[in-house]
Amino acid sequence: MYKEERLAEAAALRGEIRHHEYLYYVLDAPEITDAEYDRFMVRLREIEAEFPEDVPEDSPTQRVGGRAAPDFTQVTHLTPLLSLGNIFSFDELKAFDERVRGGLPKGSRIDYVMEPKIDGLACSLIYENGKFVRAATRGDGSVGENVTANVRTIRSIPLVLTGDYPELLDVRGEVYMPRHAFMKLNEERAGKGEDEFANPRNAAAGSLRQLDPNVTAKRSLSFFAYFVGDGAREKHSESLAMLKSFGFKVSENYKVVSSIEEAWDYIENFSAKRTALSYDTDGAVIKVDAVYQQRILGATGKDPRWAIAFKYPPEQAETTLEDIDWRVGRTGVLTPTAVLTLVKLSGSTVSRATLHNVDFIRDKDIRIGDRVIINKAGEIIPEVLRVEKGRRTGEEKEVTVPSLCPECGWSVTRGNETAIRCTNPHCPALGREGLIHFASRDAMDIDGCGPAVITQLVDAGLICDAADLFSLNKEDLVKIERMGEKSAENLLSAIAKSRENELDRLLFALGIRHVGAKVARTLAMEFKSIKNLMEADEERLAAIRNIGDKIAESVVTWFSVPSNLDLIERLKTAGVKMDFTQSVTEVNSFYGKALVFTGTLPTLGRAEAQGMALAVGAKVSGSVSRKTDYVIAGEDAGSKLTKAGQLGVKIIDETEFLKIVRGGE
Ligand code: 3BD
Repeated sequence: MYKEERLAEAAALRGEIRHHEYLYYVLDAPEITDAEYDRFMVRLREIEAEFPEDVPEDSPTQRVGGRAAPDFTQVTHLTPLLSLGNIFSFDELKAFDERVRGGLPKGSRIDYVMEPKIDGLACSLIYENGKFVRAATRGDGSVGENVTANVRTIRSIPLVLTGDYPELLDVRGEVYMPRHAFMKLNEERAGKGEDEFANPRNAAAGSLRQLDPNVTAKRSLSFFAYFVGDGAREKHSESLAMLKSFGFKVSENYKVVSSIEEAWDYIENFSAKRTALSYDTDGAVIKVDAVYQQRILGATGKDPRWAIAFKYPPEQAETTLEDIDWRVGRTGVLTPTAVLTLVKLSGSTVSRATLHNVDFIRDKDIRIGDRVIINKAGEIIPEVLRVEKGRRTGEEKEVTVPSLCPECGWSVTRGNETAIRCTNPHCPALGREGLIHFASRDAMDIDGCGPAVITQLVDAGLICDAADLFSLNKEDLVKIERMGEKSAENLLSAIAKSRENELDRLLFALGIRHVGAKVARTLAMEFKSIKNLMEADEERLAAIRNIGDKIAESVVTWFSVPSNLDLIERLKTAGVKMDFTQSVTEVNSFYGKALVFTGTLPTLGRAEAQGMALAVGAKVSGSVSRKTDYVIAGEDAGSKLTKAGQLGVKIIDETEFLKIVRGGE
């Protein structure tokens, strides 16, 4: 009897908690305080701890640590996820309307549903008998990755449906990270010396791909539903209402319109409204409302003829350039950054913008005091687009290139190249920036050892060069500001782990001029050990495919400097691996094939993707020709993609690339 009562109480608590989660996460209109909510959870957990065998999988306590760990295995979607064409102007919108009208009986009444285009990641969620059973990323539309365990942690996604749901439901929508969560996450990461995410979309992607759902759970992801894979109502707008009745979060900002002019009005109105939203949007989606009309119109390839995405141009803002800040980079080059009067741009406050180099400043005739237009296209640091020369007052000052290094005060040189360099071979900036590079993700990949931590370690006199990292100890580390015992332990184990890196990472990490990640990989695969590489002369090096005279000379020079040899010796003594033992599988379909990457891939960094390709014996090249076997295209791919199309070169996306590189084909 006691047990029955307790279980009944637990069931009631679950109902209560779900209701309040719905109010809080879906409607954004909580009715109780966080403390009250926590008390419900504590009581439920108590009962569940008493009767662990009676805890249902869909209990609100089971968001994290559900039964299955994330495995990212491939899942085939029940029905493929379509893609969406892009348009950028009113003319293109009119053309879309005309094509829709042309495909339907003359004089048909056509309503469109206008929706915000959320800048997140498309996912499919499967519910069986009202219970959440699986989530998968879009992937190539046919096959995605299983992200169930991580998606479970998203609290605006119901684990149990409400209302009159079907036996099987396939919901599509967008997983995204709200802007405030993104900013908070980046602040935390900067504090811990970790790489910051470039934008909320990347942060959401990274969070969905976490191996530990506990981490995902802390990332405040959310989800907007916008499509039903099967069992849609007669109208799309009705399907949206239906999704809402099942407990999903559906955009409040959608609207049914009955002409293309009204559609344009929506686009113009929403353009102003969207900056005030708490999440990023990059456009609006226009969909034919009547499903029977959608069926008549059908699709061309994967693009439905009944829907299209309108994309807004990247946001710009005007502000004043107050000053120029010169910083010394790893190679001793001075780079200018614009110091700006604070201005709002794409939902964040901007105070700096990149100016690249002296030539950039000269070409754009940028002066201190100028009104400048800046933009931000998916990057953290915005760029100065142009100067409003018409608004000059005559008070503006021409930019003077520093004649002394801002870091050490030595003179700077400017040869026949764009770059200005500090002449001090021992400039403190070199050591610090070199170390930042050494520990960075594409180099030795030491977690928790980003620019902030390195700077602190250098300033505290704990490290001078890369080899010093390996003799750090906990006592020293905890003296560093913001470094607790736990972070110190984590950092030490990350450093220890990096000893096992393959040679290509070490070679890239050393920061040899002209040796990028790709060249480092080629060298590592060719020579297998640092000893062999050090014995090679310029001729031998230049004979390697993709290695030119410039690289060959730079490598030989680097290994002739006594202090560099000393560094290698000390790294070796510290136990850092000095050879390449990864096996290159000759059976992979990419083996011996010529690959070209273009555009931004959704999840992989460029260096990472190239490294994977090289590891299976592919050749990676920078330009498309008839000899190219595959072009791997990401977002904003440009002329290379056009050329590939013209030459008939096979074009694939990241998902396809991953499938092949992992030996799936
Ligand atoms: C949004 C397709 C259709 C169901 C096909 C009409 C291409 C990403 O807010 N509706 C939305 C949004 C995306 C959509 C559809 N409605 N497709 C939609 C969408 N409100 N972002 N997308 N997608 C989703 C995609 N994703 C990655 C790679 C290629 N295509």
